[in-house]
Amino acid sequence: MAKIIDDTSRTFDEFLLLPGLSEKVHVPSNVSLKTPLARGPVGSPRRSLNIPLVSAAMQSVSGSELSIALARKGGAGFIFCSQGIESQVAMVEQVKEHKAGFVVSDTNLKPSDPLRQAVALRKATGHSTIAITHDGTGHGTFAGLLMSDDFWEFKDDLDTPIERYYRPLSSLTWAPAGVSLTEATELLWKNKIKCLPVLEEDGRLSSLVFRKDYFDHHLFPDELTDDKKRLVVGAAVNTHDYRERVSALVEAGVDMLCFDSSDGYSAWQREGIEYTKAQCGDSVIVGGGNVVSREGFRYLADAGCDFIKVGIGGGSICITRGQKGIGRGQASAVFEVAAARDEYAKETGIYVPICSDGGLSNDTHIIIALALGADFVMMGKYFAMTAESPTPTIRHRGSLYKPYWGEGSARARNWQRYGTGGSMKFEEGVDAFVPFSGPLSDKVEITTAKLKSTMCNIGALSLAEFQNKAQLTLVSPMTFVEGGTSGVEQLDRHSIDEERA
Ligand code: MZP
Repeated sequence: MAKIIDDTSRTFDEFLLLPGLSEKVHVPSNVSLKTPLARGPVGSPRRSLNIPLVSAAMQSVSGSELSIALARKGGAGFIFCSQGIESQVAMVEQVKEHKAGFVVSDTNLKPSDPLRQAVALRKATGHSTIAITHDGTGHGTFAGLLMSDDFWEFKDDLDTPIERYYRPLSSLTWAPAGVSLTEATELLWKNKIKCLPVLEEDGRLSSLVFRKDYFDHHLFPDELTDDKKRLVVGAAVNTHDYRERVSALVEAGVDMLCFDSSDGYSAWQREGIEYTKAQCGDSVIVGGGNVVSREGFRYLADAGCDFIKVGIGGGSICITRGQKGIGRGQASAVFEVAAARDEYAKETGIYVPICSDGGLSNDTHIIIALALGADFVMMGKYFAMTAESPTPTIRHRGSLYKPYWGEGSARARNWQRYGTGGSMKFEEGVDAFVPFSGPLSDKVEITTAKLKSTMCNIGALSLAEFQNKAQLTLVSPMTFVEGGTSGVEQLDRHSIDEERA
């Protein structure tokens, strides 16, 4: 007979934190957001993140550009596995080859392409400088640059080939591959230019150096790098082809692998983790999930998982709970698994970090997830909305959006996430749009500023202290209403008639 457990599935919105004593030392500039990423003896994790945010392994979220942007802020991206091994490896390589300041050009055209294509490409990538190469690729033989002021979109004939407009190599300052960032910056400064092409000996484009990146550099004090100063990146693997995928990703230099499954409490996942740990030892971090119970955590911790993801059915694009009647309120799942992690640490002396995955719709949810015990959080929608996610920005009725779809949706189902591949009989995710929210860096800064401010209210300078000191209360629906504004109108200031009563 089925058992009904004595529990109500709770969500993040049902909790509020109570303030603790803030001493004078509790100011945001003293707060550290460093958090354990991989198992290790209690108090000394094998690896850490500098901020507790990672991006979901999804087609519409974690490409190389987003993973670079997130690692520069101190978190990490997980490149999706619902693609061929070769293309996933290429994305990992792009992150590992990224040298701060040296950008592999992703906005490229051929000299014979019409201006119209330049307009479309700028809109799709959000980048105004286009590299012109003979084959239209980022490493083709370099012909020149098409900059934002080289043509007028609404005046020039958009059917004209770009070769009539771009600045040819002979008119540009460039540098040979191997140039140091300091030397490249000197060239940008002395010649007062916005972009410096870096070329291989045979004339192929190696990378571009932008003036803007030099100005931005001081904005990335938390950059997450490996021991060779390359950015850290993760990649998802599935339980079907991990034998081939793992070795290719490891060879490409991946730092973390994570088994990607909506239900990780399974013998297939255990086998995959044991295989991967046996192949890689401690050189690569191996995560697993997702689980929502003590038993699920224990099973994967015993299998050797370095971190464990928590959450079933809470994702913004996820319809698993409605389709299959399985899952758990995300707050309850995180709280219970965090308790299991702490028990495991007490018993074995080994701390296995947990990641709250999915269903974090705003900064408050992130804060509550961390207070309830998550070591870090994985998000899809949050990052899909940013300029760096791999999808184009589209305009609809005057507002900007980005496409965002679930890995269990028909759109992504060509890959075998659920073991049934293209013959999948029902969907577990939807294909949707999310509002465009601008650059990842700005968004992450707001989130981390709010998190640090809350930690100061609790009287905590580290995430471990935050979790130890956090006291939460369950809220009634009316408490939630009380927390919003009341009796005031937030009018659109531009449409207000200046006349005063
Ligand atoms: P969210 O941050 O958009 O709320 O949720 C992202 C998470 O939802 C992913 O990390 C993954 O665990 C989960 N996901 C991805 N695709 C699906 C689906 O199609 C899904 N059902 O549930």
